[in-house]
Amino acid sequence: MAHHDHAHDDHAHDHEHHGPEKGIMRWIKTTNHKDLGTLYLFLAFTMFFIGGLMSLVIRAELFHPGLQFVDPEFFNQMTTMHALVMIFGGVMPAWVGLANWMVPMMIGCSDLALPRVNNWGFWILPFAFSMLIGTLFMEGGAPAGGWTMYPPLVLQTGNAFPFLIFAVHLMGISSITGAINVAVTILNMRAPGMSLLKMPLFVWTWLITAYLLIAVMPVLAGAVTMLLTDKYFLTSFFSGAGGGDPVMFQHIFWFFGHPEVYILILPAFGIVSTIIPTFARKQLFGYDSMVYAVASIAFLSFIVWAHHMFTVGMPLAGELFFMFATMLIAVPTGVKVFNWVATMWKGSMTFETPMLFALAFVFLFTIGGFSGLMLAITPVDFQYHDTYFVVAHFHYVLVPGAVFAILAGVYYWIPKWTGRMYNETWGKIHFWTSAVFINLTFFPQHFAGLAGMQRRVPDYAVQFVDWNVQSTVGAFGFFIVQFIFIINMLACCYGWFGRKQGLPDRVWDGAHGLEWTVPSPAPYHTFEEPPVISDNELTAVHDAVDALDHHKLS
Ligand code: HEM
Ligand SMILES: [Cu+2]
Repeated sequence: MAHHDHAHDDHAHDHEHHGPEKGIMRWIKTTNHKDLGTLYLFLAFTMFFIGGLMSLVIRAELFHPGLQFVDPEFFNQMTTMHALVMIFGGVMPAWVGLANWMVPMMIGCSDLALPRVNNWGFWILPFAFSMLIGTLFMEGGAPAGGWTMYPPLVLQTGNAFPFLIFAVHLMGISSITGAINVAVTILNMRAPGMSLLKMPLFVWTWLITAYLLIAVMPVLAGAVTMLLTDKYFLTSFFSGAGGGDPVMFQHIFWFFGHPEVYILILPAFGIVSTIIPTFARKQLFGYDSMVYAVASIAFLSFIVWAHHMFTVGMPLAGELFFMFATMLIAVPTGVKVFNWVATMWKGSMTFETPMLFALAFVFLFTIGGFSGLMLAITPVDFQYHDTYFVVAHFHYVLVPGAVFAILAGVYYWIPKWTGRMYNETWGKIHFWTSAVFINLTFFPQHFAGLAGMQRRVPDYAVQFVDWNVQSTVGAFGFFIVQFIFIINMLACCYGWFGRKQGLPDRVWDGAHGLEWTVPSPAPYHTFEEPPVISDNELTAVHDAVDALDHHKLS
């Protein structure tokens, strides 16, 4: 601790006079990246809660075969809304919130490049989601054609249909503004001395994510606009009767959709690559190869989309191309997993809660990666397609993947945000219960799927009952234990249970990076003048052996 860099001391106190406004107007009018980060995270966790409740409705219905709680139409509304809320309302805003908080502090600038756009990008979202979730109370109910919105089925949506399309447009605008803001900030506002290949990996992964967003959100906007005109303006983009082709929708949707799944996971790679070195007390193994691996994954994500539609009857050459292109992704992914493991090799490891979630990510995301590889094998996918095997696969990469990484990041940085430490015992309890329940929820679904249980069905054959009982018990358990996390984090925010502020700048002794050179809690304005970057912060991210750590360990 004696080696702290106090570059911030020169200017941290100059600006205390323009702190935040008071009351609700602070949050409505704010252009401050930390405030907006908080708002985004608050929205994300609210949406996780709502989307989680929807998944419990689904799991309750699937506890036993037969219909017990909801009718099939409402069941389909729940699966569709659950997915839209979780993806666009939960994971994506959580990433933007973490980028808001951390990117300026990691690259040593005072705020995002376009602060008013930042405010606007956030405040679009409550309107988008009120509109989307509001359709549940409309005549005819919410959209029920699946989050993939395939025609012709989705065109049977009732009054909710234009609200769905408009909500998707609003989410898209918000994502694009957020992505432009992050990319412009990273490219233009880094502190002197921070060349691209010295940036923290969370910054790198977010930069690449921003490019993916800018590339594919307009594609989604185009696809849903064509749906809108097909329904209301007599076009037939996707209708065979008018000369169109419903399979074309699937091509356009998945040209968006596959990069989208990397949008959901790349920032997670960045967080795990930040946390593992901290708690292994070693520099990240293979920094450059990490950057190139993420860039390769992003590139490949544009040429694999049709692995979602092997069963539509593509030419054999197409099936082979998409099969092999998909399998190629395993190469850079393997590089990343290797690097994470090599970082821990002979490290001086401790297992605080952020590290536990990061380690679980490495294990469990890899399980999701393997089942993905299985699905990539074209002939095999003919059996797995639209079964619970797929549901198990994508939930492994999304929940113990993306969601665990978000939890890891929040545990890791909340002491910096609030100046208060979370309760480690409860953090560990939260971790272990979450890890057990999430596997109980999703592991049995592999077997249900292989045995032939379809996805998106409210009822099923009686031989699948055991797996579904386990899955439902797991889902309820997982949901309940998240309250441990919520209370633990709110206690940091509000100082409950007598939690005092007064943490050192460098909360974790093995942590490196500019965010650990500012006070905890981070002042409202940080780095109004670019910091002088000490070698320790940059070399730890990248270059040479970090002498400081060796010194501390001895
Ligand atoms: C523990 C938390 C979760 C549980 C218990 C859960 C449960 C479920 C269930 C039961 C289904 C319906 C499967 C079917 O009938 O075909 C489903 C579908 C889905 N979930 Fe989740 N889920 C969880 C978290 C998430 C998260 C965090 C995401 C995204 C970030 C997500 C994305 C999806 C998607 C994309 C679908 C497919 C919807 C469709 O078929 O159109 N889930 N989930
Ligand atoms: Cu894909």
